[in-house]
Amino acid sequence: MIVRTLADARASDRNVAAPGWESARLLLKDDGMGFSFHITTIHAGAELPMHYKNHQESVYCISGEGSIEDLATGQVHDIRPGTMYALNLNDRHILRGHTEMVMACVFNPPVTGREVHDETGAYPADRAA
Ligand code: 9YT
Repeated sequence: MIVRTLADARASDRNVAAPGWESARLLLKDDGMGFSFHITTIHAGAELPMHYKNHQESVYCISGEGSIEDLATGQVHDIRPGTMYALNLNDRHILRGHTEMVMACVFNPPVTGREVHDETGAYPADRAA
């Protein structure tokens, strides 16, 4: 059994920060679950173009308000506590934080913990997977 706290993850190298967001990775690839599980904070005013070409991701909003724009259709969906979105088509999108947002995120395949977004907004494929 694995038991961890968000506070401990935030104080460890499981916490990763980049412009507009930071994320505590509670579960990573080496935990062997087949997915990774993150609590991500999106900063107020952040505008984050992303395209997870190599991962599927689902995101549940715990707190805060924002929006997600589907760049394939131009459709903008409000995000508020209780909203979930799933990038089942590896959807290219822009996430906007109108306030600070706290989100629970699951990635399949799991991230390893070392990823940063590349110039296309993707994380690289895990070659060892
Ligand atoms: C909400 C969102 O896009 N989360 C992405 C995960 C986060 N950037 C991370 O932990 O890498």
